[in-house]
Amino acid sequence: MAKKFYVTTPIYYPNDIPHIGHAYTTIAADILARWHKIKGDEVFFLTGTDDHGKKIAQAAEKAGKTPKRFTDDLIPKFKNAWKKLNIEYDRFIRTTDKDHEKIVSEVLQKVYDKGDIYKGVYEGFYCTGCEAYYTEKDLVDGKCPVHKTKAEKLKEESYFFKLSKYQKPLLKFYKENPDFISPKKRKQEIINRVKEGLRDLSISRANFDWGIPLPFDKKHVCYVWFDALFNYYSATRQKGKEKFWPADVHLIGKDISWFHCVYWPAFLISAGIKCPEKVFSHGWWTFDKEKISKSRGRVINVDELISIAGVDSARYFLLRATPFGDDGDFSKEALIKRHNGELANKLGNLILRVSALIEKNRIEKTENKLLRKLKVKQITEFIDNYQFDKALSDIFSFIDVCNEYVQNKKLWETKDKKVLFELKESILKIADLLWPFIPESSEKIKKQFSAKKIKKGEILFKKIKWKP
Ligand code: ME8
Repeated sequence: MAKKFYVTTPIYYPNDIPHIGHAYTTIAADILARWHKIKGDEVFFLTGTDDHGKKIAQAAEKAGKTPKRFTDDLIPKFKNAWKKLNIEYDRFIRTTDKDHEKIVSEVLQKVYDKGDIYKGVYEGFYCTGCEAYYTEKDLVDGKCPVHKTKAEKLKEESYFFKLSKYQKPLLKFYKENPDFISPKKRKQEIINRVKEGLRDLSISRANFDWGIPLPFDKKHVCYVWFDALFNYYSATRQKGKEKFWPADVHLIGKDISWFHCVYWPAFLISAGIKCPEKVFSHGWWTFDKEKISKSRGRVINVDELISIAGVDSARYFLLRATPFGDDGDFSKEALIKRHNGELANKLGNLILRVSALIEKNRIEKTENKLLRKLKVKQITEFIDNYQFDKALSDIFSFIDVCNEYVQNKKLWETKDKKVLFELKESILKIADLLWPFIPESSEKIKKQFSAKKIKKGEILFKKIKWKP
């Protein structure tokens, strides 16, 4: 039976053009969306941008633009990047979208009426880079532990969300939903921190106005993370989309696990809204073994990523090189190595050899013994469990088997019609399984091998010379 499948990416800060880190989460979400489409599920894939908050307001000021104008100018860069990467999302949400602002306002009022929001004074630190509150003991030499920049000292009137009240409900929720925090290795760390106790959370700011006003006190704007997290929910309040809530999975980077695994379900429980099924935190990419940093020029943007070896090789590399929950190191050399060694030499070669043989010879339908060696069940399980690297490794092991088959059957001499049939069908199956990962090449292969007259086509993956 067809099911619904709702997958989201974080909504990115549109303060600069998207880079490899943003591309990673978005490609993974695209892979899952495509995978569920193959299964026949009804899919909703949401991505977008986090337009409000101090960080954007500051970046806009630096650029000499209003925040709205500044973000309006950057949004096309995100949309273009996703188009180039063949990302097929269903909606691109912005937190400045009217329907989203309305939902946030309604939820704030509801949580306020319930008594979970109260007025107080926030005294502590704030890192605009993280858009997060810190206590003195969280800081390292007065600096944000993530950005290593000086945290701003604040003392201001603020509204607070009674997060402390949700410690027990959260612990109960984690217990009843053991797969909510994924992968498993991230779970205990979060649970331990929640067990240590939760302080109430400041959810409004009064000293700048780039945000959604609190419906019960218009002098305050909503804290950017409260606003942002609700994007996932507000996108499903549109007509026809209601059935998609709760989300099946929020894909995020491990940097924002705390916001998604603690604040988010607490807000939802308070508002009486169902919690999502799963938050999957993937690892962090470094670039040539160094932390990705815009300020130090250690960053690779989407155009650069694509220019190395093409869109499909970039998509393939990011999901193949590292288990999805682990950290990974990106280098041009590593990408080119996989492009040459796996996509060109293995997949590309198989396609070229078999299509050349079929162009000149006949095929004859037979029982496909070769295809039995493809571990479809295992591959399906791997993808369903976010083990994309293992799924790809299995698919490529089967490609090896096919290449050996061509060799061992001495096809150049025998031109065995039945063996050619087995290979053709196997290639079509490989293309199906690879479609979520490398859609453009897979579609080319499918078109080529389902044609009435199969022809030796163009080279799919040209080998690239590596020059450091
Ligand atoms: O945090 N490796 O937005 P953001 C892997 N607006 N992934 C990376 C990465 C890296 N080096 N760098 C970034 C925000 N990412 C908030 C989210 S959601 C309600 C609000 C990815 O623009 C990763 O997915 O800082 C990370 O979580 C996201 O970019 C952060 O994007």
